[in-house]
Amino acid sequence: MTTLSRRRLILGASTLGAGALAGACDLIPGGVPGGPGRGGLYGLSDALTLATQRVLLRDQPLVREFPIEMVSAHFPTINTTDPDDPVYRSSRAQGFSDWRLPVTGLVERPGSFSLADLRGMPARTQVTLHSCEQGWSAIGAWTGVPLSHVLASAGLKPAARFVVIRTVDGWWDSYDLFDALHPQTILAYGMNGRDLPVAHGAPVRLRVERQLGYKSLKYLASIEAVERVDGIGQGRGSMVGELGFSWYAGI
Ligand SMILES: Nc1nc2c(c(=O)[nH]1)N[C@H]1C(S)=C(S)[C@@H](COP(=O)(O)O)O[C@H]1N2
Ligand SMILES: [Mo]
Repeated sequence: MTTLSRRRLILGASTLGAGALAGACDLIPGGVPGGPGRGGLYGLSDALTLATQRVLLRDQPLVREFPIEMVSAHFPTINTTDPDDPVYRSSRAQGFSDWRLPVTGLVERPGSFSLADLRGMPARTQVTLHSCEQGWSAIGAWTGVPLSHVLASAGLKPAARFVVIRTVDGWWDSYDLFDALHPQTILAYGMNGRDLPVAHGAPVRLRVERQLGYKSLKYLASIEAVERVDGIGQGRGSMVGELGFSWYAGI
């Protein structure tokens, strides 16, 4: 590569960077149009992190997947490990045979899926690294149906921009379509070749591999497609967002 073309490349890259940052500034304070509101410096850094990640990840959209031999012998469990919700307990006692996952909101065909329905859909297994904000990481093999497939079955309406997911233990979070439709975003019912254990979120948990562990919700209760999340709860886009964590937890 000649010096000239290299300089051009660098110039080109910095122009792209500046464009992305200017784009991010346009999004402040919302970060993402219709997305969670977060003012001040934290809002700025959220928006910059999101915009930078989107630029950096554009050519490498998949997270690393490991050989199965690298699965961690011990995968910690954290926070809720045994929900005390009575409906959950009774469903668990029946092997989750009566469990259903409603998919509602901005979809053409609102309805609900049983565990058998999800197991009957195209499956994917991925061996990935889970990183928890509390300072530990572990590799697990997750099997499930891509969320994109479930959303396509329900038929996302054109106005849908985010997916809100709620759980039996009161957690909730939201995801833009970039992450909701990502090929490695799955509704996992299997872990390390067996049914997903209760401590890890049975019967079905989310795996959002490009964000920190807290975005991978356990004990899924419902899925809702929406146009905006800034009007839900305190407008922070997630339960943990209301506790001060970033809505976008890209790693
Ligand atoms: N419903 C629900 N989802 C959750 C949590 C939780 O307590 N409840 N904890 C989160 C956090 S902080 C992490 S690191 C992972 C932990 O998953 P594990 O218990 O399978 O390791 O689940 C995430 N999803
Ligand atoms: Mo975590």
